Amino acid sequence: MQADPAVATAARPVTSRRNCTSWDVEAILGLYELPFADLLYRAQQVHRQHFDANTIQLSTLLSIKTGGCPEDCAYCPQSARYETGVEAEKLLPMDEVLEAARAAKANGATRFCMGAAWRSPKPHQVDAVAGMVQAVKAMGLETCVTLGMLRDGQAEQLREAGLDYYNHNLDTSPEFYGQIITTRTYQDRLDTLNRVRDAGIKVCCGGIVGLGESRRERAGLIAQLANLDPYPESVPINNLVRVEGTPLAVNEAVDPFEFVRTIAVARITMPQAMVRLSAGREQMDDALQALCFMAGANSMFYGDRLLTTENPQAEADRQLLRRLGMRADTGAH
Ligand code: SAM
Ligand code: DTB
Ligand code: SF4
Repeated sequence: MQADPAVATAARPVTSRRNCTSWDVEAILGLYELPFADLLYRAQQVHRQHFDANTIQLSTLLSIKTGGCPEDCAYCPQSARYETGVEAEKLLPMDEVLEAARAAKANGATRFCMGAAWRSPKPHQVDAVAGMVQAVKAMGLETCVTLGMLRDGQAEQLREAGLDYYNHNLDTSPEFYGQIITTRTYQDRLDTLNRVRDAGIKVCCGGIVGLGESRRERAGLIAQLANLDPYPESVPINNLVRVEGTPLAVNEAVDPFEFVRTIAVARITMPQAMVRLSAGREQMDDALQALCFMAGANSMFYGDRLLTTENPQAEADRQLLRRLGMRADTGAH
């Protein structure tokens, strides 16, 4: 068989280790630099080896504790340091959470993700969220929470409540990170991810494109994610939502093809992960979203809101999938 030139010219991973392959930043940059069509072809080959390329998993988000966050993440409308119009609220009561979860399930979501604007949850807050996890799980939904940094024993407590996934993003490369967040370190994030992994919870970890990072720094993020051992089961790739009042509101939008490339590179380096086309879809047209699916995205946030910003209407998403001959994962496997 003749060598595929796209494959031949792309740098290859360098070493092997437990269950996964180690990627260096140069190898990942090599993928980014492929001609667009060659990169997508390669991503599709990997995608189709592991997944039905026409099925999309749907996750619905709910902000269970909004705003007033002490952290300084420069992209985030929920940081108390920026005037974004997002008011600090208390933890939602259980009945409101369950109502939203019921609606998500009725709409066709298979995973319900609850987000809290905390630096790190206090013990009583973990108790309350554990109760929510248990009740949402009992409705037949997969559960995911994102609560900030976890301390000893908290991941285990959530696992016992039935938590399937914990979302904690690395956001960007270690080199660029300090320009975006100063109130917690990259190592703090890795420590939380280790606690989640050790507790037997599946890891949902990704990042954001459009923070002002270079392509090398984007590759640096993907290298960090792909080299987690094992790599995350779920990899959200967010396109920065530029919210007025945040320091990054003035950023230039990233070239849409660069965003698609990032999805493709995530797919190739993390072949069996669910790669989620995450924040930023409201600012994308249908053709761009279709390209993201062709690049190997097989999950998205579904429902009219993300945490504090808009997401496409659920009906528009159902129509988009229909027009593309794609279907939502029903979770029945
Ligand atoms: N406070 C917790 C934390 O930071 O881990 C959980 C919630 S936080 C809002 C979850 C993730 O949302 C962040 O790590 C970031 O990747 C993403 N995010 C926040 N604001 C965003 C924005 N404006 N555009 C894109 N993604 C954003
Ligand atoms: C993730 O990677 N993206 C989601 C989820 N994990 C928690 C959050 C996106 C937030 C976008 C801005 C907002 O709506 O506040
Ligand atoms: Fe707080 Fe999370 Fe927003 Fe950072 S991303 S300001 S930790 S809610």
